[in-house]
Amino acid sequence: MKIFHNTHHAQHAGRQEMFRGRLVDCHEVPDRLRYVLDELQRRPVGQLLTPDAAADVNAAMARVHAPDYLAFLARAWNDWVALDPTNAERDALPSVWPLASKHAFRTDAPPLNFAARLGQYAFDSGTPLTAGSWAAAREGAACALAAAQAVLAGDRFALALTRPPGHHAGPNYLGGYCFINNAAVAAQALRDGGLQRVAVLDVDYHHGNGTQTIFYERNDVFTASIHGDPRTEYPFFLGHADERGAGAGEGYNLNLPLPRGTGFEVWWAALQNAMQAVSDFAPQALVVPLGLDTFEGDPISGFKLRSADYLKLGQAIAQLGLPTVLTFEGGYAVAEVGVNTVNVLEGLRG
Ligand code: Q9C
Ligand code: ZN
Repeated sequence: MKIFHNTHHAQHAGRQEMFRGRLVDCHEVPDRLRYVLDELQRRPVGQLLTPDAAADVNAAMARVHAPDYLAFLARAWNDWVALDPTNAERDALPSVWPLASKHAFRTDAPPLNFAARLGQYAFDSGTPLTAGSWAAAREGAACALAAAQAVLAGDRFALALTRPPGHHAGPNYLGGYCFINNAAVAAQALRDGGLQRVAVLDVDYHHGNGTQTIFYERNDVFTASIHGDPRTEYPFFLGHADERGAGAGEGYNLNLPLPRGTGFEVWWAALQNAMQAVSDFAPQALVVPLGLDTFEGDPISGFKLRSADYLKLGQAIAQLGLPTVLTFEGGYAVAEVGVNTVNVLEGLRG
């Protein structure tokens, strides 16, 4: 399989994040990807490639993200440093105003102040903007686009091996360590490449809120997610079982929340349900946002999968018999994320 890896990923290196009410060292670190690349040296299950520089990644991103959001991201670091030259030495953490009431929060009069605008385009303060965030996120989208193009050209599997991750990023907001929704870029590129129906099967520990929202009113992209119950788990405000899509998209979103502490057997049963729903949709291709934070050793998550279980996950994905793009998402047990990722890839071979 082709593995498109992001050679710019380390330019996104956040220092601290807001986590459960306090500042802690970032969990989403460059070493995550290095461990996967190291394991791929030991077990070369794919062909390491970089995306074609000529591909139009800006157009691909604009198919799933709002133009003002992309324009904001492209110049956000410059604006941050312009605010105060000493900002060049520190990351920008979004200050957010998560007010749902319409008399508490105006959306028709966006502020000019940079810190306020970063808050406008963010839903949490756990996602630092750094000097290289945009370069890294944009190249990640190029990896997702290249993986989709490989599948369109006839490859059975392709992986976008990139960070920062993507599945929490929505049409016009960042959050959950994500800026550009790589899985959504891939799914839309598959649609634009002529496939009528595309399914997304999100196996990250956290609900894929960004992907769900991007496709919520559409019946051409079916979205399914297996994740920690949002009553206790991030992203908290989305991911419940009764979110089934809206308008033309009603019935085209499936959420399977599971309690913190869930082990492989119960998780596996949910995976079978999600796979049945994917098959019933009869898609022509599949996108798998691949989070490895379902691992028992993950420092911020609560499922109990073991390393060997990821081989079975890969085998299950292969059994769907669909051309498949995978995007690298969460997984914060850094020393094990390489083995667990490559176990999935090995499982894909049957
Ligand atoms: N203040 C992914 O796995 N942590 N993202 C809590 C809230 C956020 C996980 C921070 C966890 C995000 C791609
Ligand atoms: Zn996650």
